[in-house]
Amino acid sequence: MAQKCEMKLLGSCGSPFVTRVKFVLKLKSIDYEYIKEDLANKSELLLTSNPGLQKVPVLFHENEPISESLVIVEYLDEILPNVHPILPLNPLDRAHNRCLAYYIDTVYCPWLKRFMLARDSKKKEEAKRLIIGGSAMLEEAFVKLSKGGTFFGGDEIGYLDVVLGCYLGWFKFFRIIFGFNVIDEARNPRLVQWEKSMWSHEVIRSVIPSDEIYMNFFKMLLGFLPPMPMHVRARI
Ligand SMILES: N[C@@H](CCC(=O)N[C@@H](CS)C(=O)NCC(=O)O)C(=O)O
Repeated sequence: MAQKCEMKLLGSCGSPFVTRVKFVLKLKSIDYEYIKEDLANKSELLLTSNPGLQKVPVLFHENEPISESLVIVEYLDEILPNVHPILPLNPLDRAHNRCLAYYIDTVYCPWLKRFMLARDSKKKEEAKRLIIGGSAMLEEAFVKLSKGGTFFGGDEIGYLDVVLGCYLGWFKFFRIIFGFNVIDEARNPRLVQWEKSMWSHEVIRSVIPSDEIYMNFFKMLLGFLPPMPMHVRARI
């Protein structure tokens, strides 16, 4: 049954950080109103609710704004700890989860962006090499943190599942557009299983934006950049 909370989410299509928050709202069965933000023409609501960073997502709980996706995820977990708990209970496990989430957002994710926007093949190969190394490290972390379970959170979707899972649509997009497996059967067999389990989870599948949304987002990025190589253009 949906939880009765006064929640609004300010977001934009294709943003992994917004997707992450949507995962948790849905896993916890929280009703909310979605407000679409135009990042090319930022609204008064965004500028006043998140004046320092001016980024989505912003969650409003009883009209109080909260920004930064990881902060929002933890906040939701704190106010509704008994409905689909997200963070592990053990403090050491929590610390490991938070540390890896920090790595994913500040190191690994920027490599994905670097790969996507790299124009010459040398820069692309360099970004690819970094991503492959990062995915190998995430595979090791998965083996350790999942404790034999299907997800990073064990038998249930947990913190790192929503943190990394919000990039699943982008991983798929990379396969289609660039022919590049960010996580790969030969190199990352456990993460490939994890990816399949995530896609077959009803909540996760229902929240990940469509291929079309990723394509439009990518085209918007391209609009600001010099032309892409022909073999990539042909797939767009
Ligand atoms: N660390 C932030 C990142 C949020 C973020 O980068 N949001 C992007 C959309 S994907 C944004 O609002 N960008 C607008 C801008 O940079 O001006 C979080 O986790 O919430």
